[in-house]
Amino acid sequence: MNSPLLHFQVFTLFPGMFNGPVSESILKKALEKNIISIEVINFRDYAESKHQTVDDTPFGGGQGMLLMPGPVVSAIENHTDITNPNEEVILVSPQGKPFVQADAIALAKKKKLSFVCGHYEGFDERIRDYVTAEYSIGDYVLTGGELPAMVMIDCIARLIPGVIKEEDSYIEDSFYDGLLEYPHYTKPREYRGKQVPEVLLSGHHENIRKWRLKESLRRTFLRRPDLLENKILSEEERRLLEEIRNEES
Ligand code: 4G3
Repeated sequence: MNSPLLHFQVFTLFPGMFNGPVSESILKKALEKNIISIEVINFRDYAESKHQTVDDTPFGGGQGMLLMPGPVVSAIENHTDITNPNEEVILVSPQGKPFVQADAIALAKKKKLSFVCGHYEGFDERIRDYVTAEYSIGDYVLTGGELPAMVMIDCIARLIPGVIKEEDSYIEDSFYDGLLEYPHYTKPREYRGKQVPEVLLSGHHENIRKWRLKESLRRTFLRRPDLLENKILSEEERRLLEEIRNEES
């Protein structure tokens, strides 16, 4: 049998949280096809005390509990090799670098990705030497790092060859080329008085391409102008954007 192209590891106090997402739909199929594999590791199994304690109150006082460094570092050290360039050990926290599509594309080239999920107020600072990166999925706080880890795993897994059908390939996705997607239509041609744009029914491939590019640019201009600031536009894109500016003003 073929070995997985990418092995995911998740370190967590709540291993059960991963049962749902990995047993449904596309991730499930990718696991069954052995394209990817996922291993969930419980910090509790690396607790040092008789009472299996893994968390405690912060020195200096303050709210909540912190994961103790011992169980976290033992779990990580037992399952990772941070000197291996084909591995990445990712701390999941709101203080991390914002995770974007370009990160997913880079991480999808690795052999083994580990996600370290904290709960409560997070981790003891002394675990930092045992991870290679720190990511946040957005500027909001959740009860734990498990949902962000699942988001990142899903985002990376669908980039692995064979996980999604070639024709639904990510090449054309929003964010692939830094633009939002153009509007899509399927049957019927008319729905509650709303018509499918004529050009899409024309069979004129060049006109369809141009319309889609323009509507992608329009969406991005109206909803996410920040994405256009850093994007290098082609001559055609600059012309279309100028038309859009006139039409929208
Ligand atoms: C570490 C990540 C973990 C420190 C984790 C809180 C949101 C995200 C946690 C901490 C998280 C995110 C657990 N919430 N935006 N909660 O990716 O303060």
